[in-house]
This record gives sequence, C-alpha cells and structure tokens, in this order.
Amino acid sequence: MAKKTVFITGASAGIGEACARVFAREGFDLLLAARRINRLEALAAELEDEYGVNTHLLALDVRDAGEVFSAFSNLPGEWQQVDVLINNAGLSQGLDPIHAGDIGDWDRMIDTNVKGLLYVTRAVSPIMVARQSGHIVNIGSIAGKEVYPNGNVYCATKHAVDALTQGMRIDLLDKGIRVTAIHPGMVETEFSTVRFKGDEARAAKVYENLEPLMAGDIAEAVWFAVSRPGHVNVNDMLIMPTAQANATTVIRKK
Ligand code: NDP
Ligand code: 8X3
Repeated sequence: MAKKTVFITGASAGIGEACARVFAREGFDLLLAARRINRLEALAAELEDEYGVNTHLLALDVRDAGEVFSAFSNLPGEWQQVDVLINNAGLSQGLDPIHAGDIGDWDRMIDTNVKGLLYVTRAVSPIMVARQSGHIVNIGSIAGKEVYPNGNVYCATKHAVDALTQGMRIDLLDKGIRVTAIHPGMVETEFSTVRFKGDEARAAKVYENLEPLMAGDIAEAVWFAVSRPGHVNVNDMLIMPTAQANATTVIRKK
C-alpha cells in the first residue's frame, strides 16, 4: 500500500503530539507543525526510530497567514500531498467575564483557533481538491457545543470551528474529501497551564479529584474516524470523561 501523509498542527504537545504517535504507529509519514521546533525534533527522532516513518517539520505560527502559505508552498512536492490534515493547534487564554476580558487574550484565541485553522485549511485543501481525495479533522471542543461561565471568547472560537467544519463538509462534498470534527471535554494536557499563563497550581485544580481524558484517548478517536472505509464519514464526535456530563457538570471524588 502507498504510504500516506498526515499533517498535524500543534504537534509539540498534548493532543497533537498524541496524534503523531498514533499515526506513526499506523505507518503514516508525518508533517508536523508548531512554534516549538525543538520539541518537534525530539518527537520526530523518536517516532522515526520506533516506526521507521519519514518526518518533515515546520516551525510555524498558524496566526501568521504569510508564514503558513510560504511554509506550505515551499515544501518539497511529495510533502504537499497531504492525505489527512488534523487542525489541532489551539489554545485558551484567561477565564474572565466579558466586561473584564483581556483584548490580547481575545486576539490570541481568535487568531489561533479560528484564523489559524482557516489559513492552514486554505493552504492545504486545494491540493486535496486537485487529487479528489483527503480527510480534514478539526479539533473542536465541548466549548463548541455549549458555553460556560467566563468561557465567552474561547467558546465562541470553538463554536466557529463547529460551524466551519459544517461549511467545509458542504463545500468539499463533491471533491472526494471527508471532513470530521472531534469535540473533547476535559483532557489533561498543557491546555490549562497555557490558559492560566503558567500557573501550574491553578491548572492542576481543573483536573483535581476526577479522571480526565488523556491526549491518547482523543488521538485514538481521530484515528477511528480516519480509518473508516471510504464511504463512511464520521461527521462529529463529542467525547467526555465519564466524570463530566457537560461543560459545567462534573463529579469529583471526595
Ligand atoms: P496543549 O497546550 O497541550 O497543545 C496545544 C498545541 O497547539 C501545542 O502543540 C502548541 O504548540 C500548538 N499551538 C498553540 N498556538 C499555536 C500557534 N499560534 N501556532 C502553531 N501552533 C500552536 O493543548 P491541547 O493538546 O489540549 O490542545 C489541542 C487542541 O485541543 C486545541 O485546539 C484545544 O482547544 C483543543 N481542546 C483541548 C481540550 C482540553 O481539555 N485539553 C478540550 C477540548 C479541545 P507551540 O506552543 O509549540 O506552538
Ligand atoms: C477545552 C475544554 O472545558 O475548557 O476545550 O472548554 S473546556
């Protein structure tokens, strides 16, 4: 079987890194992007060693449209033939009521989670269209289905991911391209440390006394969607820890 290539944004940590591990295990070549290239280098070396896959790394800030388009168009031709795009790079910044929100936090979330996802998709999808083949997986969130107190702008960005996924699916329906959204609840990654700007103690409290999802749980769900037969499209998966019913209802052990 011909080798396939997966392009994963935000592969330097958490869910993106876990996706790299799962897709390497499944024999995919890996095109990995993030700002922290040193982390990508370590991951790529490990996965090349363990699975014999080929890797190509992009030091990329998805918020910079120019950087995204030039990085992609300057790739060697074979690396542009992306079979699976996982739009995973994303973040939350702050947890403040709307009247006290930090404009810089809002910009970082909107620029990364919405505009970054759009830039990458716009760079990669024309080649999928030309090949009449491909699969785009967007990492949304329970925050794209519900809104929780002080989640305002983060939730809005993930609602946008949900809407964009639906729009992409319609536009790409007759182009042989599958489009999936995976919406996780609480996953223990660097997400909360980033949200609380390095405050590890506050981040740890989010996952205190409950068993959250692990990044690998979501990576396996992505793989499930991608590995369905060609006539099957998983539109949407909402995956929660058993201890979390919805965005605001969790049960913690005493
Ligand atoms: P992590 O903080 O562990 O990982 C985030 C990844 O995104 C990192 O690799 C980071 O790389 C990358 N990233 C962030 N900003 C940029 C940028 N401007 N350009 C390129 N890459 C960027 O968090 P998660 O793994 O948890 O998050 C992954 C996705 O999952 C996000 O979209 C998040 O919203 C979503 N999600 C997370 C949940 C959770 O509870 N953890 C639940 C639901 C959804 P680097 O800093 O090196 O650039
Ligand atoms: C990340 C999970 O609950 O903070 O999307 O929105 S949550």
